[in-house]
Amino acid sequence: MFYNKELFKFTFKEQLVSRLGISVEEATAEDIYKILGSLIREYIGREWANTNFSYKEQKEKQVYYFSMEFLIGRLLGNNLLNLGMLKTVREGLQEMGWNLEDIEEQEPDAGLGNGGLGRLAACFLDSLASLGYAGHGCGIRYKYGLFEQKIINGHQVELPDDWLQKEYVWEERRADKRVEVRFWGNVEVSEENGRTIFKTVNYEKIWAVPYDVPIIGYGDSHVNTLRLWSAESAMDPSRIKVEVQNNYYNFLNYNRSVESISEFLYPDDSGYEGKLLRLKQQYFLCSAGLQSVLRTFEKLKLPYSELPEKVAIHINDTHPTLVIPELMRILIDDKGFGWDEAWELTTRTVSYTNHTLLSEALEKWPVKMVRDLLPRVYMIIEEINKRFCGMLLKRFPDRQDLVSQVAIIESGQLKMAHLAIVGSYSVNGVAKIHTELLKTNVMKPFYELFPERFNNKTNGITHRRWLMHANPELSEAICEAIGTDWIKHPHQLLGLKTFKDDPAFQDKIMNIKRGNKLRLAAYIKEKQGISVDPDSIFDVQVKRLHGYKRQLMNILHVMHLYNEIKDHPEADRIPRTFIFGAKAAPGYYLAKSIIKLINVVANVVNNDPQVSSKLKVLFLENYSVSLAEKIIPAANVSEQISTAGKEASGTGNMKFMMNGALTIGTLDGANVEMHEMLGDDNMFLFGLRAEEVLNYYQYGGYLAREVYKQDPRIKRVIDQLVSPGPFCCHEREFGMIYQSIMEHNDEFFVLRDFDSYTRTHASIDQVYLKPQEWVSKSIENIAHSGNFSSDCTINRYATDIWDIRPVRSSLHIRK
Ligand code: 26Q
Repeated sequence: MFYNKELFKFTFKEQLVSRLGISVEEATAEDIYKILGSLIREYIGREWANTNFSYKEQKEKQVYYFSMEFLIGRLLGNNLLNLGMLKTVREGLQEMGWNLEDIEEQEPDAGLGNGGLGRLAACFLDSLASLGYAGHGCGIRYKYGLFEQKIINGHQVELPDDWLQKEYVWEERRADKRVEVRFWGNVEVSEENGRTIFKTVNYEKIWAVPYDVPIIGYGDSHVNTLRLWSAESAMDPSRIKVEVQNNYYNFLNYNRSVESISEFLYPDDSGYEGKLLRLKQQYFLCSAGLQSVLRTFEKLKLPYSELPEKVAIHINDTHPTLVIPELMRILIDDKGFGWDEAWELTTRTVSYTNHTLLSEALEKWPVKMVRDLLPRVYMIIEEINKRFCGMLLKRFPDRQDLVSQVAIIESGQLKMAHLAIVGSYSVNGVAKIHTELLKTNVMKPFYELFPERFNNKTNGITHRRWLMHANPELSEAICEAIGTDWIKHPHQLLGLKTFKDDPAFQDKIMNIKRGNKLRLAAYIKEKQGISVDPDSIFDVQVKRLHGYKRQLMNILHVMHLYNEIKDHPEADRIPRTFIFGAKAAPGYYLAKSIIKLINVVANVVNNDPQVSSKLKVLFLENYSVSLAEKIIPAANVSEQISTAGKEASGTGNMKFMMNGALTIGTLDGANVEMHEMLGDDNMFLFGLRAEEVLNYYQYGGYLAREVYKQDPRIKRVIDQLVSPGPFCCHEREFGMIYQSIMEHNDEFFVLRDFDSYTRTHASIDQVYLKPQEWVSKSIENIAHSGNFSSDCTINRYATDIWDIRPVRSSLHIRK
């Protein structure tokens, strides 16, 4: 159908008439998107069924990636790319008077994630399908994704992200595959034939209904499944009648409270306190997901003792840790296993990725909440804890200190990371430095107990979305230079190194970057009415707003540049455009105040005629996957400036590198590995190292006030936060930011790294003055970025953790 343009156009027009009763001339962009989406859905339907059939026939081991977040963004362009139909469809639409990019804009961003962790899950699904692995996603179909951000008067305002308002073309509701999830109740214990039986009574039951989204691999490969669960009321029809007659409003409230389980995605909040609804969401995912996994396994007609050979369950951070006690519960209560066998099967099935070193971000739940909501699951957690602590005391009889340090339940709290480590066979960090710090600091006692479980899997990003789709011109230029093998084998991008000093190739790369900058400039002009100079350095920091990511240091540096320009208006400068994009958690007031500061500085800088031709500042509203795809290809400089030891990996850093931006960064997360590949010449490093930061935390010795006193440039910008001047009208305006530095001693070492940061920025200017040198470094970055393709990452997970191999494609079987 889509194999040639004429056929495509014919089918397309026919569908417009038969489904919507309109001609191409009458159709709106939304009509075109819907018809195109449903055509693709229909087309891949058979491949989807074939993939599932061949998995079952061949009894392939299946991997299930359990995650509370899948930040997939838009699918239309990527699906066309992976199906090899991009050119046919683009040209066909063109001939019918439509531009594919405009049609893509019709699709809502599926924003079912906060940031890195959710986007990683989406990149992994793309790689799993493209490499032909039997790997699926299991998540929640939130009615509202991460909030939509509006900037009003410089402040962040949150609006609900009503992404399902219009029909979502990619999902398939599978009511026939719904499962029951149970909350609350009491556990009755009895003896039957010498066995203790646990029965939960008086529970509340609800339905989990799956919505399946096809995950289409690149080329002749597979269609895997992302299964997203939605909560629905499970009241019996007879009871509904009674309830409605008794009290209609109570009935409505009941329905609403059930549906609230999959209503919205919780924002990642540093000051988060355990909320019942979030715990319900986590158990809802685990219980529904597991039932569906085990149902598929049972179709193989194998004994449960083979579960670990046929199923791998991976948990994305601790959020789905309840799969561990829930699997134990099913094996013991429903399948009749004894504790030891159930424990062996569970711990050979589940593996866990840790994504954070921040101790305040480690999940803890009040015991009472878990015990009330999930009484039987809690009994099992207690038993796991009892046996684990018992084993420890036997091994180390006089180490009560160790036991309370690593216990799963301690001081009335359930520690999810401890449960995840004890209950799984593999624990991985997401970058070398992160894994090392896990082993030597945060999880040290666990590493000493279970050294064989710990391993590193450095994150990656899909080059299909972040290079081929987001930057088609660059992709094309790469193909012209080194052929197309890199698409299947991204490390072959290394072949570009031979071209880094080739003037013709350099020219091409520079022109492509300029084109991308012009496109972004046009977007900015349209959205904000501000003109930016496409010849200025586009210096970009886009990521969640968080203290440790240090957007504050970036904007203080901008304030310092402003002061310099005002002091020396005559001095020559290379024009810079600083671009920010960031959402702050709604309750994170300091972060929100930093957003306001960026907007205030932008307003001053952009409207000062003495300054605005040399310096511009933009805050782009509502940073999201689709906005990232516009911004990243246009960047010259990538800001990866977290306090060393705080950013587990970062993945934005990799996206910028792949698009030829040069990084200014600390030796943190995956920056460390970028530096190993690129060397000092192709990256701008600055600031404290992780050991130095740790030393300060441990032994003290850092006084932000001293730095403030000694460096007049720093004193000036810090004072400008709270005293009348260009950026501030009253003392209170940025008082919270001022206090975080001056009263709370600058937890993230902003002032400590400021001088080093400023000097490094100055050296960026010097390199930018020599375009050949700059572009050669840029090519070097692109050449090494193949190492960060999530294809490489997924291959490592597949061999080292999941023990799976690519499956022969269903297409190949049929051929
Ligand atoms: C927890 C409890 C309640 C509500 C929300 C949360 C929550 C939600 C999301 C906690 C954390 C997150 C997300 C964390 C995250 O994105 N971490 C990032 O993961 C990336 C992928 O590994 C890394 O590259 C980043 O370094 C890391 O910050």
